[in-house]
Formats: sequence, structure tokens, C-alpha cells
Amino acid sequence: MSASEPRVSVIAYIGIGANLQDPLAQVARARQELRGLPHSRCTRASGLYRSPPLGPPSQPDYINAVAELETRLTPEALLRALQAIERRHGRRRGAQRWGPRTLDLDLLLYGELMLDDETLTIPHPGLYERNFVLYPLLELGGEIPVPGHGTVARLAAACPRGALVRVG
Ligand code: A4P
Ligand code: MG
Repeated sequence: MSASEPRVSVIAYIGIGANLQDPLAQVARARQELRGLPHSRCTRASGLYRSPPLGPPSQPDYINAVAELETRLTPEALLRALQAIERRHGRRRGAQRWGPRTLDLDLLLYGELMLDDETLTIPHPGLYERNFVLYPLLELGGEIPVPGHGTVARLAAACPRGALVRVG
């Protein structure tokens, strides 16, 4: 067994976001690519949601979704695999914080792990108050635990749906 492969499988949730170059197609392709991750099984995925950008307003609307993985990859190995998929989608990391992107894959939850180091913060720090993360997650299960914050249902109940629209 390699160091990047833990013995026990863990349920992880991946946030998918895109707002450039046919975002609906970028997200659909990303869901397919997540199915091909090593030592992992993509068990479920939410529908697709459209929302206005959080951050600089002069950029297109986003398409978001969440995928559920059963994985034996460590969080670090999973992050590297997600970044490799982002690169295949031509993702360029610009100077602008929360600027537009062809594909963003965030590691939202990794079982009930809490982690905060230079490369990884889990749960993802944006998870607690972002409607475009919480409502797709809610579709997969209100009872999903968010370490330190109860459940997805509890967080979603405190998060207005706002301009979020389910589009597919
Ligand atoms: N990193 C730390 N923890 C994590 C994690 N749990 N998952 C580090 C993924 N990455 C994590 O990320 C920067 C660094 O975060 C990585 O090198 C990794 O080591 P990045 O993907 O290069 O940059 P980013 O995505 O621009 O930064 P950030 O702050 O993560 O942005 P967010 O939080 O991803 O927000 N509006 C709408 N409507 N929908 C969106 O999806 N997305 C964003 C980006 C802004 N506005 C949006 C949306
Ligand atoms: Mg990100």
C-alpha cells in the first residue's frame, strides 16, 4: 500500500464550480472525471445550480454542483488529484481573488476530519455560509455532518437561498 492511500475508505464531498468557457459543460465533464479518480468511487452527485458571483461582480454567473466520493486517498493526495483535473480544464490561477475560472474543485468535507495547515483547510472555509455549496449538499443529505457545525441541514436553514437557481 502506498503512503497516499489510507486503509479505510472515507466519504468526501467535492465542490465543483465554473464560470468560463461553457461552464455547464465544464461541470458535467468534471463530474465524469471525478468518476475516474484512483482508489475512489463517485457515489452520487447533486444537480447543477446557477448563481451570481461571490466576489468581483464583473464576471459571469457560476455553475456549481457537489459530488460525493468514497475514497481511500489521503486528503493531500485527493487535493493533488483535484488540482490535476483543474489543470486539464485549462485553469489559470490569476492574481484576482475569487476571479473567474474554467473549473474550481474544492475539497469540502473529508469524513469528520478537521484540518488546517498551509495547503489544506477542511472543512473548506467557505462551506458554512455559501448557498451554492450548502443547497447542492442538502440534496445529498441534510444529515451530513459538518465537524464543529452540526449538520448540513442546520447550516442550510441559516443560509438564504438568494438568487441560487437549480438548472439541471
Ligand atoms: N486549499 C486549502 N484548503 C482547500 C480545500 N479544502 N479545497 C488551498 C481546495 N483547496 C484548498 O485555491 C488556493 C489554495 O487553497 C490551494 O492551493 C489549496 O492548497 P485555488 O483553487 O488555487 O484558488 P481559489 O479557488 O481562487 O481560492 P479560494 O479562496 O479557495 O476560492 P474559493 O473559496 O474556491 O472561491 N461564486 C459563485 N457563485 N460560485 C463559486 O463557485 N467560487 C469562488 C472561489 C468565488 N466565487 C464564487 C465561486
Ligand atoms: Mg478553490
